[in-house]
Amino acid sequence: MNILVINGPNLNMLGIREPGIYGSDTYEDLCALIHGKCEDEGIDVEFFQSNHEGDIVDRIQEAYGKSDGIVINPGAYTHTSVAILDALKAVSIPTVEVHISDVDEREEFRKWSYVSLVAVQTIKGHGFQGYLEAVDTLKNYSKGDAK
Ligand code: CA2
Repeated sequence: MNILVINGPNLNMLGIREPGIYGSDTYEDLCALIHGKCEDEGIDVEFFQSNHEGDIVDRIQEAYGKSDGIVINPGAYTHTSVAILDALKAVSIPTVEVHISDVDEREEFRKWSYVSLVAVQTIKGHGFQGYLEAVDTLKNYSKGDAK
């Protein structure tokens, strides 16, 4: 199994600012955590982070026919991007949406997610652990289990 982990704008700043919301661990720590989990599970994993909507769309398209699952934290594009939603629909790869913070407990505008319309699951407010849960979801999904 091959999983692609996509992180959107500003998530490269993890651990540098706003530790009260996103924790004090860095983006590199996050990738190492997910990598370790995937190694244990015998899953190949690739990482992609971008601050640019079109680059995220391009990377999703590149995954077509190659990745068995996508874990995505689209960052602020969660709440705005029809383009990312359409790309995920186009490639039809099982996708789990992750948010480090509990977006339902923050500003009103964070409650809406375009990606939720296509995601097999949305995980919110579990910190970095949410990404590991997403890997488990995709693993079970590929075995034909329910969410
Ligand atoms: O909770 C999440 O994971 C979010 O997807 C994070 C996005 C935010 O726009 C979403 O509403 C919820 C923002 C990521 C910004 O990351 C930062 C990390 C460190 C310092 C500043 C921003």
